Amino acid sequence: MTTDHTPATAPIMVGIIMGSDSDLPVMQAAADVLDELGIGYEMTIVSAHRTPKRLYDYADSAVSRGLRAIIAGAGGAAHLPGMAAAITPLPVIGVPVKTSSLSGQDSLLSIVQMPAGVPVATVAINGARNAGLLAAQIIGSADPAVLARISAFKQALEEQVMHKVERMAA
Ligand code: RP5
Repeated sequence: MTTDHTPATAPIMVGIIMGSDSDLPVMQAAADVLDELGIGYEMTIVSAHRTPKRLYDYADSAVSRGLRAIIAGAGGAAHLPGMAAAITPLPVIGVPVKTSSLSGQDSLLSIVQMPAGVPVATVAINGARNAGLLAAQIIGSADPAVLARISAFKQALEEQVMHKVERMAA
């Protein structure tokens, strides 16, 4: 599974990788929010354990291929985000995928507990939507057009809540 999403004016800036196609139902949320914000991304399977050479090549070539951030999701012994962060100088956002045996606590602890010098920005268990937003904000910090779309997104969030406040008070 490899998916490229390049809206006419949006170069691919975010790489979304996951350890298995079984992670896709969770990781799709990162892609969805990048679509909403008009940010180009690619999405594919890269397994730290089953395809280690592919992981090295993917992370090692990420900068030269124009990526600005990597979102990596994995479950269980979730070494994909940390290993990607060890290889690339780009920011890596880790998504702990919920597991059936330990409810994703295993994934979370595998991803979040990185050694000093090799950070992974870890979101909540199954928090792929926030991972997509964080990648957009990283890109937006150097791209005023993207930043404006994120501001509009946050404004819409506030309006949704205020609408509920007004309905509850009525
Ligand atoms: C991890 O093992 C994957 O990220 C996935 O969450 C988990 C199970 O993979 P499958 O056995 O479903 O392929 O590497």
